[in-house]
Amino acid sequence: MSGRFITLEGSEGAGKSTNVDIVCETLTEAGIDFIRTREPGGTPMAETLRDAMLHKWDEDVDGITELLLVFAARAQHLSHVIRPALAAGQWVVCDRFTDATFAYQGYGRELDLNKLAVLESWVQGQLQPDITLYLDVDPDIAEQRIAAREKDRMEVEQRDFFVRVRQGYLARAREHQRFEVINAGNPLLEVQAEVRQKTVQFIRRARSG
Ligand code: T5A
Repeated sequence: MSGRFITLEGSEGAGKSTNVDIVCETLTEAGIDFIRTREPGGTPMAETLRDAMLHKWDEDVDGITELLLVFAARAQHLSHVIRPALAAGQWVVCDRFTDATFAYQGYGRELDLNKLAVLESWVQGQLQPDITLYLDVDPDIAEQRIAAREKDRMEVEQRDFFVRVRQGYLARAREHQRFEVINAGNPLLEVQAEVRQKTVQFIRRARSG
């Protein structure tokens, strides 16, 4: 069986970290050889670009700078981690990928979606995730969940920004059949059960096809 590319997406407080664990547990139980990685990041250099992107600078960060940082990190991540793993037949579980760029930089920062699409095709060619588990949650619920933690430069954005980010994800979900939208406003155990079920179904489809 060839490698498969699984991504998880969602706004801050949607429960991504918690649910990436469930996807990985399910793959392990199924005996699948996989790697777990994240964006921005996934290589030493890309992690440094992540730090630069999330740092709270004393100067305004231009939206285009932010966009190019995430695509620079992605180019490095693709060539050093994601493409080699898939070529070796491993599955890749990635915490965020280009849908996050459309949601945060496209819808959140209101950058030109056509320019994002040009960068997407330049950096990743035809490569797309095989399945994207999108954890959808109301921004007010999400805000309550992360209220106590120290916030990075993105997390201190205002409610309007996260409303647009959610609209961006939902627009992507309508446009791409690979999306599975999960109601992450439900209790954690229910969300985890759905993530497990969607992962099991995907493994079955991969094994039969
Ligand atoms: N970014 C990223 C861009 O702008 N463009 C891009 O192209 C890319 C790739 C990355 C940042 O970079 C931006 C987006 C981000 O701002 P990150 O680390 O991926 O940062 O993002 P975070 O959202 O901060 O990541 P986390 O992994 O911390 O995610 P969550 O979703 O906040 O998850 P988690 O699991 O820590 O949950 C938060 C809290 O909620 C609880 C959990 O127990 C935890 O306490 N919780 C629930 N409580 C009740 N019911 C549930 N269903 C719950 N689910 C979780």
